[in-house]
Amino acid sequence: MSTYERISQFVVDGKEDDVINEINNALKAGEDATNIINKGLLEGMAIVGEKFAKSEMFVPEVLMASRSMNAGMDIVKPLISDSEIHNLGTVVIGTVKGDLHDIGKNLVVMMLESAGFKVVNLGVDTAKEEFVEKAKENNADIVAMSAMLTTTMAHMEDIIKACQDAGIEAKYMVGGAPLTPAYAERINAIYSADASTAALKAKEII
Ligand code: B12
Repeated sequence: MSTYERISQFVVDGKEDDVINEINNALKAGEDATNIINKGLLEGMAIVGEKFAKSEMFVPEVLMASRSMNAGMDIVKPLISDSEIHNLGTVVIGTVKGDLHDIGKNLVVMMLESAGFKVVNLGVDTAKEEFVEKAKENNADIVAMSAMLTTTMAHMEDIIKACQDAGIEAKYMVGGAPLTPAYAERINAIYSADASTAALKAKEII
């Protein structure tokens, strides 16, 4: 097993301390931080996503895996932003009001950051006024919204309208399990089904 495979497996198993140790050893051995993220941490979370979809993993395990991934990210992220990240543009992102799901959104944040975007993460349960304020303050190129509940996804349309009314010239991206490409098209937003595609599309529209 390579060091990347071990990191990935420790993420899947939710072994935070092992993730941290393995990454520290890998860095000492001269491994590249970007590879640690892509081939180790994100690969692990991709496996978690597949297992979750097949009901081979459940919420508590997904949460432990994502905590382990975040612990690993905390070590390697500063190494990347210092060296090879160039700013492609600014994305303001949040989970919409009434919605507390953030595992998927945080993956999108990570993929956008590793693709070279500056990301302003508004967290969960974010009111439209906050989207407007932060998009203005940060001169956002993209405003991105996540919703995981059919009851909260309707806020996306209001947020886009509020931003447009405030004169914000940005592109809008949406995602989350209940969304469809047709819904996104109707509210004039760009849809991505997963975090990797989100980063690719963000690059395309910039
Ligand atoms: C984990 C989870 C929770 C956790 C959330 C923890 C957290 N910190 O996020 C907890 C336990 C808190 C929770 C609570 C609830 N949940 Co919940 N939850 C889930 C679950 C099991 C997994 C979601 C997840 O993290 N998936 C893994 C990630 C990686 O995938 P993802 O979120 O889809 O994200 C990917 C894409 O969607 C996309 N994406 C996501 N966001 C964005 C944004 C942009 C801009 C882009 C481009 C792409 C993108 O990229 C991501 C990565 O590839 C889902 C089931 C499911 N099948 O989705 C239910 C689910 C979403 N929950 C559901 C419900 C009903 C609830 C509760 C109401 C339950 C209750 N009765 O209390 C509460 C609501 C709380 C609230 N107000 O938000 C329902 C929603 C039904 C619906 N259609 O409305 C689901 C579908 C379960 C079900 N089958 O009933 N939940």
